[in-house]
Amino acid sequence: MRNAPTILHLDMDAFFAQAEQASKPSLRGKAVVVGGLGPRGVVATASYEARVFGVHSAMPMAQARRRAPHAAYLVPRFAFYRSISEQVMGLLRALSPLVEPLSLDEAFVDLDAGRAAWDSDSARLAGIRLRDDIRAVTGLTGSVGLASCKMLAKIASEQAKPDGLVLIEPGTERALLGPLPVRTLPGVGPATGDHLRRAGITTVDEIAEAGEDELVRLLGKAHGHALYAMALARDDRPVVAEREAKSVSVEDTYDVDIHDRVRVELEVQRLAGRCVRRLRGSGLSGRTIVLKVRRYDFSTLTRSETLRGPTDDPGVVREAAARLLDSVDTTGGVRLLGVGVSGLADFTQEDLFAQAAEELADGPEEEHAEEPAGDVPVPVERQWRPGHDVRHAELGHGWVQGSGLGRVTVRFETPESEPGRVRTFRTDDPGLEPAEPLPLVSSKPHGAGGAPAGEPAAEASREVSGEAVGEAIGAAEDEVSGSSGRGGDISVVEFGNSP
Ligand code: TTP
Ligand code: MG
Ligand code: MG
Repeated sequence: MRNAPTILHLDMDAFFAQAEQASKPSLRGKAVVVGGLGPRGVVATASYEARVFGVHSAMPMAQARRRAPHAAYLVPRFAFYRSISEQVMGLLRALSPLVEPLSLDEAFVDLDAGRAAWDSDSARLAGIRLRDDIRAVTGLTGSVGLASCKMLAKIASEQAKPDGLVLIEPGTERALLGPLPVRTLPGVGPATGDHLRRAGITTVDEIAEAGEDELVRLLGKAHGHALYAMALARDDRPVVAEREAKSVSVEDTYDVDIHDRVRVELEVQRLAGRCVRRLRGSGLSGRTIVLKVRRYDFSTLTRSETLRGPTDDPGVVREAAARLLDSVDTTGGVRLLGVGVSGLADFTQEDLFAQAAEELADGPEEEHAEEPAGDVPVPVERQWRPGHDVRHAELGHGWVQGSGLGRVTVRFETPESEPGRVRTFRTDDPGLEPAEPLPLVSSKPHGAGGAPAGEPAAEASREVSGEAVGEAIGAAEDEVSGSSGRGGDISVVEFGNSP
């Protein structure tokens, strides 16, 4: 562990909700809940104003509505959030080549590697400047944690929330960590937390007191060992750039080539199941499913498919793997098969996406919005989704506040305007059409080092090529590659924000 707090962790505040508030002046300072609005919908996130009522991520939407009946309820606009995320990641990359994104709104940065900081003072200054730049470029607030290791940087940013900065001075780490609940540590999810609690261990200090042998007895060698080290604030995990390229994968080499196609299919299903168990074991989910096939002549093929959101669902991974296998000719025999998942994320959006798909039985999916609709006319009424932008021929830019019974209510405002007025139209009003989100900040202040909105870095790294991923898979049998294999921070996401 280094002796200066030069590892920075950034996490945007109430990200989706804040983006919506910035986009819609009438919602600023108000309770806003973003998530699936269908019958099985869950909350993606809630603004801090809504959290006061006990609404939080992953809560069923129906429960959120009971707790905060007057909040604004909006469906997520992933493409919009992604473009903001790219701006933020661009600012981080201006600080250091070592930027490790963990999700759309969160990343580690090694300030030392970028010579952006070398001691406490310079680190604090870099953090303050970064927050200012993020605000100037995106109009949003993010919280910054600074510490000598990843675990503590992440804890610090959590403590800084919302809209703050916390720096943990080297030397104070253990004192700070000691009284915190065990769930604070990377790798302690609900199950491990319960397990420890039954053994009478609830705080980090109690882990340290229990000792390494006891931890290993309770949790097994790898986990016990890792957790004990974390409890002593020993965390040497490096910040690793290009996290998206990492993968969890499993593969098997066969003594005798497999010729039977049905057997090949069964093996792929089995490997997919094993891969998901590893993925889940590390508390991860991923977006890109990769199949690797080495044929009798040692020619190796990889095929990959990128889902719309990360998954750790065995059914989803098995199906994707089976689809990928469909495109591979295995006549002649197969020597090796592998299944991997890459594009790792620290939470699963599958539920949300499943809901989106379900709800969008009645409208075009956001991501597909630009795709030509073909010859099939989509009933206009169905396109007015709460929160989405529209443009009216005379009244200008606004967003859908609600629709139903042949009517759509639109609030006319833009990120730069005063809170706007509401008007109701017939859903087939010819003057009304769907619109793209407007930029939250119209002109970028110079010198902020911000990447332009369209900066492709994040998107590019997401399009993991089959070859690259194939190599990652080939790296080792049953491997969780990258730092995630060591019970990484990414496996811990505290969904609740209980006050
Ligand atoms: P988080 O950073 O976990 O949460 P947040 O940014 O909303 O709030 P905080 O200030 O506590 O950081 O997640 C980032 C975004 O990811 C969040 O705005 C919505 C999305 N998300 C989900 O879709 N489902 C989830 O379960 C979680 C936790 C987040
Ligand atoms: Mg956040
Ligand atoms: Mg986050």
